[in-house]
Amino acid sequence: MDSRPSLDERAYVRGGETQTAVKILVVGHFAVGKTTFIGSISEITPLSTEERMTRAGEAVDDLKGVKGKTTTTVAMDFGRLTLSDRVVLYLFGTPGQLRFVQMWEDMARGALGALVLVDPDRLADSFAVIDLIEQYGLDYAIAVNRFDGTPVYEEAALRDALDLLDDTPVVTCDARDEKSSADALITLVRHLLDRAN
Ligand SMILES: Nc1nc2c(ncn2[C@@H]2O[C@H](COP(=O)(O)OP(=O)(O)O)[C@@H](O)[C@H]2O)c(=O)[nH]1
Ligand SMILES: [Mg+2]
Repeated sequence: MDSRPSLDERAYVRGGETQTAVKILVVGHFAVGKTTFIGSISEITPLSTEERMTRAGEAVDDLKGVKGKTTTTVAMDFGRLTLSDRVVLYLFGTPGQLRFVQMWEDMARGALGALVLVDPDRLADSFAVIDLIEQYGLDYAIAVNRFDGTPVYEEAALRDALDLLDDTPVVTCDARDEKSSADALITLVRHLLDRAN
């Protein structure tokens, strides 16, 4: 399946200059840092549909090993980042909980690629998300979100565990840090441009 539009198809004119709007998904399992990532980087106030978690969600959202997390994203996060005069990224944070799987159909439409946030302490939780991304034929890069106290990981072991292709970029980021998050997105966009050429 390859329904990715070319860059030209989504070009639009604003302020007399041609800008290309690129839709990017920021995906990952529950509590991996998607809302934090988009919040740290977006130049517009991110639209977030964060809700306090209720007891009803306790059985569904696995809080094991997730400290201090009292809200969860019920639909999505949305943010914008201007990379250059010509390229503007529109970021869609997509919930990783499998109960949102129907939403992926809409989210994936028109997306050029995805940044997959990964917690190196909970690698297995990323399998389902990576499967979905591959199912929708989206190119992606892996951003390992560094949580305090997270063990240092070997890139080769991580690639092996996640069964990544050799050319899939792996970067480390701190989702709370604007520059670090921007660097991860730039790595993804470079990869997407390479794949497009
Ligand atoms: N120490 C640390 N905490 C983080 C980092 N990224 C996110 N968090 C925290 O981890 C929790 C889950 O992050 P959140 O962005 O809500 O995850 P989401 O469910 O993927 O949207 C929150 O309490 C964040 O403050 C990080 O890079 N380092
Ligand atoms: Mg969230």
